[in-house]
Amino acid sequence: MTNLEKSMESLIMVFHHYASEDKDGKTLNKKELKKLIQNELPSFLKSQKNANVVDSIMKDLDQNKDDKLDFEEFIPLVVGLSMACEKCYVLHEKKGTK
Ligand SMILES: [Ca+2]
Ligand SMILES: [Ca+2]
Repeated sequence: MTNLEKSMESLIMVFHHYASEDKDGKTLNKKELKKLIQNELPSFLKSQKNANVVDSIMKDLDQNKDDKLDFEEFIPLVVGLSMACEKCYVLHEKKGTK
């Protein structure tokens, strides 16, 4: 498998790992989302000063307002964070050449 394929597979595995903590393995409820962020995105969580960050993420991403995130609703979080990371990465690289 290529690196990108592996990344996609781990993304799917992480989502389902946390989503299946309750009976509904297809979606993340708020508790599951919180656990995922705490365990898998600790530096993102640290960078957030807002204590209700999980609530606001849920509100932002939950398109159909059922208080749960399916995989489709979850993906924009990862995409958004990846874009933020990429910007940091570019910034670091520029700093490095100085
Ligand atoms: Ca679930
Ligand atoms: Ca939803």
